[in-house]
Amino acid sequence: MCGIIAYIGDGEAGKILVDGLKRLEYRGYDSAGVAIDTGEGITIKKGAGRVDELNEMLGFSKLPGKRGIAQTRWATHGEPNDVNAHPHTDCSGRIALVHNGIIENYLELKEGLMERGHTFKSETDTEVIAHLIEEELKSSENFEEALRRALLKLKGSFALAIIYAGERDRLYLVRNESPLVLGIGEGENFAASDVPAFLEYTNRVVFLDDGEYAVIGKDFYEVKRIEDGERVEKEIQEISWTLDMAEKAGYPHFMLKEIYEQPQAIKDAIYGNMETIGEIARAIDEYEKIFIVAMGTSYHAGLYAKYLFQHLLGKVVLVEDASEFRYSAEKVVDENTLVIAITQSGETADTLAAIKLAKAKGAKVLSVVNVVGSMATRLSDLVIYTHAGPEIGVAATKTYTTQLTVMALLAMAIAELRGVNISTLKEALLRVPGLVEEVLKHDGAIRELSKSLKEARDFFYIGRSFNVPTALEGALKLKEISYIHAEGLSAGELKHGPLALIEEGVPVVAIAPSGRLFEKMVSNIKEVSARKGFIIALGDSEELKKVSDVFVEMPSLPEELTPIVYAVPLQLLAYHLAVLRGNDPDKPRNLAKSVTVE
Ligand code: HGA
Repeated sequence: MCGIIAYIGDGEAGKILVDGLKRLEYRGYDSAGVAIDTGEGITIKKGAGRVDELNEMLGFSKLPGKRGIAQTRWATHGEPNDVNAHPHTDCSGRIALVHNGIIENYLELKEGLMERGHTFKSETDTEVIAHLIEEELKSSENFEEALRRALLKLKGSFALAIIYAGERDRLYLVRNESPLVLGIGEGENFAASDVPAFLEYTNRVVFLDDGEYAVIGKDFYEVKRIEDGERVEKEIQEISWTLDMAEKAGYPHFMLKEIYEQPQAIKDAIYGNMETIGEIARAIDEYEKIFIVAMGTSYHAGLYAKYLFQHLLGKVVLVEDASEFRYSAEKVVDENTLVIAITQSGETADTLAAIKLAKAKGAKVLSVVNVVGSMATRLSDLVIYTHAGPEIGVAATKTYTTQLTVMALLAMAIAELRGVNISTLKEALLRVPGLVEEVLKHDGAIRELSKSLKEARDFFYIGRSFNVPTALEGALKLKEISYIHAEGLSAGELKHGPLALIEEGVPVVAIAPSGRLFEKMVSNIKEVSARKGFIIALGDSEELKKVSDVFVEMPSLPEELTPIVYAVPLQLLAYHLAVLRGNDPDKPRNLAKSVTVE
């Protein structure tokens, strides 16, 4: 997704913006650009490609100036090329802006503006905003009024950073359904799509809400409502994440670093919620109609929660892609419904839309989110934070296992309220961080195993019950970063079709911990072996070892909690296969970390 960074102060804007752009790279992008006030008007440099290459070629960081805006673009309207890269300007070149989001009515606006004589350079929806402000400026008293009037005409999602040649002491920032946060420094101020972009300079932040804009100068900031221009009082929050936490800390990739951070992240997820989870459990226990909405990896965490809620609590839970729920749930959601929204970033466009629908229908919304202060948390009645810390690798790892952890914690807290004895599970959950530590010791063996599998064309992942989501997540990880086709499925489903694809040597990863369905898994494994499939089995029993080609020994723990620990070797397998195949696991092609557009 696009990443925005803006700066005003005494520092060298070019250098600060380029550093910020680099820290935003993890969001996924195809082009980048900067607009800097050089004292001789606004200079724009932009192009398709990576930030480092563009900086080298175009000299972003060498531009003199104390205020500027910059963006990494992930195209939605108009192909990724130099012209469509942001910033975009009006006809005069005095207004430049960068944008994250989609302007839904841009075609209509563009036609009107062209009739009034505006000439467009790009195919983007974004450029329309610059011309619209230019047009409004003709009949407004000042730039701010023109901006507000233009914003009122926009439909869609837009986080914007805007620089105007006519006002040299300020920048404008706007937030509506796309993320933007202010960084408050000493004699300098920042704005960005995400905190790590300016964390090197300040950890004091102001989160903008939808429908708000801000005016920032080197020594001031003001937040106002788009609707009426009224001032909004905002608290400064201090972020405890250090920059170090957001950097690789010696690992070759963020993804590997984040895989290794899981013991700590899971501990934080448990202890960071221990005190408050009972209260949340009480607030939602009465609900019998429960939807879990999420996308991608978060969806798999939702599926795990469904198995747990059904097994431990006898609650019926429906899990849906938020992108489907938002267009299909209108008639089934009411004030007796609980909607649990799971989103790492708290900014996933489809999940936010699902939350908004749920709220409009009077449902209670509980969000499970990693990013503090993100939009989902502000729209919801209740929030559980996963406390995973910043995740830079596009493929979710620690944010997944912490999602599983908090969902287990929640189900257990509800069970406890009902007087169910969960002491064994509770004790086991506290052991999980240590068990993950143990499993990480398989890293070397998994890397070796990957060497023999790197030419595979297809992979299958099978599991049952709590580990159907584990199978789905294992397959998703592999697809995302190694680009090998993979399918995750319930083991029982094999015979209903996918078994036809098993032939000699096709890798089948079987997630088979001891438990109620272990024997059933062994039967499924034998069905695969009979077709000469190559069985990689994860489990804790001798019997499993005998029926597998490769056995990954896992620690014993109650089957309800196995998904948290069993996810880890699957992440390592995907990681090593990606690296062996020459891919960058941190930046998979075509994908973005937080999907802030529909
Ligand atoms: N619509 C704009 C911005 C795209 C975006 O926000 N992507 O995440 C464009 O296509 O340039």
